[in-house]
Amino acid sequence: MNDARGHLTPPLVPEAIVLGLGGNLGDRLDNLRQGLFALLSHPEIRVTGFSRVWETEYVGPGRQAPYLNLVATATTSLAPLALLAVCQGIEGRLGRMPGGHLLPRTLDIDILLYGDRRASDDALVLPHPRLAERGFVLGPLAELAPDLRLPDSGETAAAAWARIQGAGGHWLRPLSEPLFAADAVAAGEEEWRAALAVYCR
Ligand code: PH2
Ligand code: MG
Ligand code: MG
Repeated sequence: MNDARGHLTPPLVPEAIVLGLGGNLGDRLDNLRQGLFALLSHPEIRVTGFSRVWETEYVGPGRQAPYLNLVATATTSLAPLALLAVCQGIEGRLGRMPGGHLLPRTLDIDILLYGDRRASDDALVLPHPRLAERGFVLGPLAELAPDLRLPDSGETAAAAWARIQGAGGHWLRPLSEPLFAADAVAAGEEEWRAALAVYCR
């Protein structure tokens, strides 16, 4: 389903997706909780897993405060652009100003992969163009889905993470504080949502 309008058409069966969440403004951990809770609560998104939270050095021009990042896997019956609109809606509810791509933000939710679909226009580029270069994506992704093959290179997430770790780039480390009570982590969507609901309204 890689036709030119591939980002407009909904999948025939729910499609596997990978999302990257991150923020460096306000209560960063709580913003991740609220964002994940919103995804877990969406009727057309099924969250299948998520990484630990990593604290990561800002990557980009100038200087900014460190981010907290995590990566989530899910399936969805939403078309890519509809999913993007949902992600942007969640960002907006968490106080993110529209635009400001390189400004500090409360929460950014990026579609990293949408099955094997490709799209490139102003609204959405799939796969995410810098996926294979960013430690703040590859560290969490390698622990969540080490065998996942990255598009184009075919490299696994684990191999890509090992490759960039050796390259002496930006610092990052798993956060010691958990997203929520650790005993819910091995559970499923219902339990995750219930555990996160304690923090979210
Ligand atoms: N996102 C950016 C720019 N820089 N740096 C880190 N560490 N984490 C991010 O999520 C991030 C970034 C643009 O979205
Ligand atoms: Mg981003
Ligand atoms: Mg974004």
